[in-house]
Amino acid sequence: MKEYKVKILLAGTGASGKTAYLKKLLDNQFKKEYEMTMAGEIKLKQIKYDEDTNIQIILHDLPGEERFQPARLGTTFANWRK
Ligand SMILES: Nc1nc2c(ncn2[C@@H]2O[C@H](COP(=O)(O)OP(=O)(O)O)[C@@H](O)[C@H]2O)c(=O)[nH]1
Ligand SMILES: [Mg+2]
Repeated sequence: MKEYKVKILLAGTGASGKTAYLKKLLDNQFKKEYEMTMAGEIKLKQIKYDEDTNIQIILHDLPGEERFQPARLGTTFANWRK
């Protein structure tokens, strides 16, 4: 069994659609209301590519607001190589 791990970092200005993209990808849902991402979130998606290949996608959803940047830098980049 082959296991691949892919990390994707969603970065961009506030309200540019990062969290909406993630929700569509993971839950196939679209929410109209805007909820600001405050601290950054990590989500996982497992894909069974074929009989003997699994792909794990690790998605980092970052807050776009500049005033939350210390939090996002701390939580994301400190764990980036793990
Ligand atoms: N019409 C439309 N609205 C979108 C799209 N992507 C995001 N939005 C809306 O734009 C707002 C901000 O989206 P969000 O994903 O929370 O932005 P983030 O701050 O980058 O995470 C929300 O109200 C979403 O519903 C899109 O592709 N089309
Ligand atoms: Mg967001």
